[in-house]
Order: sequence, then structure tokens, then C-alpha cells
Amino acid sequence: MKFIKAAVIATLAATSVPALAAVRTVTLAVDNMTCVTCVPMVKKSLSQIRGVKRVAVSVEAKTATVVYDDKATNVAELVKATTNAGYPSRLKRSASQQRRAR
Ligand SMILES: [Cu+2]
Repeated sequence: MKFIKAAVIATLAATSVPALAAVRTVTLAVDNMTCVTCVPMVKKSLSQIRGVKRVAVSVEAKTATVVYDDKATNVAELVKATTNAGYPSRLKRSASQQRRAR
């Protein structure tokens, strides 16, 4: 477990290094999305982040699914972007990071 933690810290520390990018897909639960007009607002806030490759927003599910390069950005940046746009969010699901059963 200690090793995994160190690896995560090392990954975060290397955000400015553009080598061997790992593409991740995460789903954020997004607050304040009440109508279809909110979709482009949320989408734009996420698309502007360096390293974000694809954004899919669902007003029905109140989620934003984001494909990003984890060498360029991270979940905290994604959350900050939607929050600054007026749509607070949090990590709902991380598709590419799988947890092992104990
Ligand atoms: Cu709206």
C-alpha cells in the first residue's frame, strides 16, 4: 500500500512532463445542472483544461464523463473547473482505476 501511495505522489509530481501519458476516464457527479443550457457550460469549463480529450455531459444523470491525460491534469483540476463555472462536482466513478478486493 505504501508503494502505491508513493507511485500516486510521483505521478502527481510529474504533471508537467509530457512523456508516457496515461489516459483516464472519470465520471463526475455535477450539481446545479437543471436544464439543457447547463450542458454546454459544464462541457466548456472542462474542455478548456489542458489535457482534457473528451467530455460528455448528461443533464439527466447530472454527470460529466471526462477523458483526460493524467500527465497534464487531474480530478482536482476538473472539479475546480466546473465549480468555478457554478457547477460544483465530485468524483463519482473512476473507470480506469480499478480497486482490488481485499
Ligand atoms: Cu440550465
